[in-house]
Amino acid sequence: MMARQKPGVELRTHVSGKRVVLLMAAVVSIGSVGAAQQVTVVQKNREFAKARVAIAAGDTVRFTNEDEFLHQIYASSPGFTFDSDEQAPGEVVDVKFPYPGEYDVRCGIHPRMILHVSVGKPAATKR
Ligand SMILES: [Cu+2]
Repeated sequence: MMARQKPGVELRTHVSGKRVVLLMAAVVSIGSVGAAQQVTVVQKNREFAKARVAIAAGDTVRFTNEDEFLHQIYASSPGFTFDSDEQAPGEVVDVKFPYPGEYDVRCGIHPRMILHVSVGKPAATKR
């Protein structure tokens, strides 16, 4: 396993049809949070299909691999880091973004792949 455990980060990979929960920490801790959303970002032709996505804290980005080779996504910023296992063709990686902020998701295999993730406040706490 290459995934490194960080508090508050939920990182799930689907490997050969078997769901492996690498880490699940209590994220819903303060008040009520609106229903979490999920957006899908396709990886194809050595790039993310979108350059950026905007989500709310607590939402999940599902990364699919529609290429015929591996990807390996990661992000590193103060307070939020994840590092997926190698992602084979057809596999799905779900990454939950618990905290508001601006994050760049990159692929460890294809350095030109960059997805900017803008994470806003949870809907229930917006003012
Ligand atoms: Cu890649």
